[in-house]
Amino acid sequence: MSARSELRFPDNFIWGAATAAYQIEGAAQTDGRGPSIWDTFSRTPGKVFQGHTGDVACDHYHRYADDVALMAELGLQAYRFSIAWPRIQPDGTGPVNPRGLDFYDRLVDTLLDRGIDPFITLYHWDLPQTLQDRGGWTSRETAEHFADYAVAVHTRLGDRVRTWTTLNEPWCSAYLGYGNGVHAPGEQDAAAAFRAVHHLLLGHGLATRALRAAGAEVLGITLNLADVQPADRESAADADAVRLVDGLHNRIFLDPLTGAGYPDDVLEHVSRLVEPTFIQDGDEKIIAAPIDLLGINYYSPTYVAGRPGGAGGGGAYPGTDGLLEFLPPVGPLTDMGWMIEPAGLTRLLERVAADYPGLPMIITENGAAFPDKSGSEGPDDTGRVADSDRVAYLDGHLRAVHEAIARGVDLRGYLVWSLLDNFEWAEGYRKRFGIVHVDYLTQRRTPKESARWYQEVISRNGL
Ligand code: GBH
Repeated sequence: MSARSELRFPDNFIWGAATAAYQIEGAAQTDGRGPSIWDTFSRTPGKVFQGHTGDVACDHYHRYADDVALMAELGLQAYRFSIAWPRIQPDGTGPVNPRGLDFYDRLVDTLLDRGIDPFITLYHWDLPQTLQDRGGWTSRETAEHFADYAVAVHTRLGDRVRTWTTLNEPWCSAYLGYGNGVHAPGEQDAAAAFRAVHHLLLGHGLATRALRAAGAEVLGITLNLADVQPADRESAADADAVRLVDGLHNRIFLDPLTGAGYPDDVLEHVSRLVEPTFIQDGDEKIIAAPIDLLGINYYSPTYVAGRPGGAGGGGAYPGTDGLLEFLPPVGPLTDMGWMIEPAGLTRLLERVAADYPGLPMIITENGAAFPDKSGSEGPDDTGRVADSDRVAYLDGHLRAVHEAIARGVDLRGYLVWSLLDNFEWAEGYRKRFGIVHVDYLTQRRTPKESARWYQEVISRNGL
């Protein structure tokens, strides 16, 4: 490819990869780790594909040094990982477990030795089970405990870690965890889902405030924002449906986080399902604690149609059954059955930049599950793991990111989901998102073709 046809990214653009504790670490009972809601959920029959659990996962807890060496080989500049709260406080409160912190201490030092910037996510869904027994995120106390936990981690790692993210995708924690029950803890209760939304946001605000006071440099949150599109651009009913889904998915988080408080139309919808007495005076001010960076996870667009009085299901969005319907995905799909539409990422980034100006963004997750062509058993005879569909997905989405930057969006970097094949929540190990193949029998890692392609992208800072 000639230099002229290259698509170059800004000079300081950050290239990296992401993972999450429960999805890769394993060592579920090692060094004093307490049980989390995902340990419980994955042991509940019928919840996770074939009863898979995170007990062993990628055994990253013991193999982190090799994994960091692999990251360095690929040229990653940043690595986003999450801390398992139950390793730090086995019961979710009280004195810290030093052996749990030791692991992340070693991981951070190994990353820094290799020149890789550690991006910490404090909560990627593995709530200590003891806190769930006391109501989990439906309980206000959990938000307060979360802030204490955040400070405990910062006290140990804050001298070396610059970038701190409070929550990963509170939408999933609330709506999938407490609303439709597809994720842990598996509750199915609309009121609980909205209580959880609020207490997650409150926990974010309390933790952000405390971490700021403790001197944390870069603070943020990661949201799985939705690019919500109408089935028919001419339809007023579809426009209403878009507004409702956008409210329950995006604005319910972005507005309070950026100081505007909960949107009126969203509060009105929530109030039809539960009286929001859990929102107390002063909470919105706490939630609006200033952040430096908004993490965005994007996989697929959302197309919705208005069906007033219809029988259609509103999916994971509490209180929307009979009001709207999601269109079945069309076109090329990933192994998750998700539509592939890079333009949705450009639209989403431009929209956030327009409606919430002055907030630097980073893609904290983007990627795709595909079955490896050479078979999930591992590399073919030539040692290769062919995944041209993943290369095409990543290439398309990086072009979409580049386009958003060209249109003026302040986007600081891109972290691919995921470094490794891993425990894909309710799908267990059958869905593979990694740019590195993991053979779960031998724990052997093999960089896929997408990893080699990404290495090249990073080294050229462009496509
Ligand atoms: C992320 O969640 C997680 O942060 C990460 O841990 C996970 O492994 C990764 O993505 C891949 O799943 O249900 O058909 O309506 C993303 C979760 C994906 C939830 C898209 C909402 C909507 C598609 N989101 N999903 S559908």
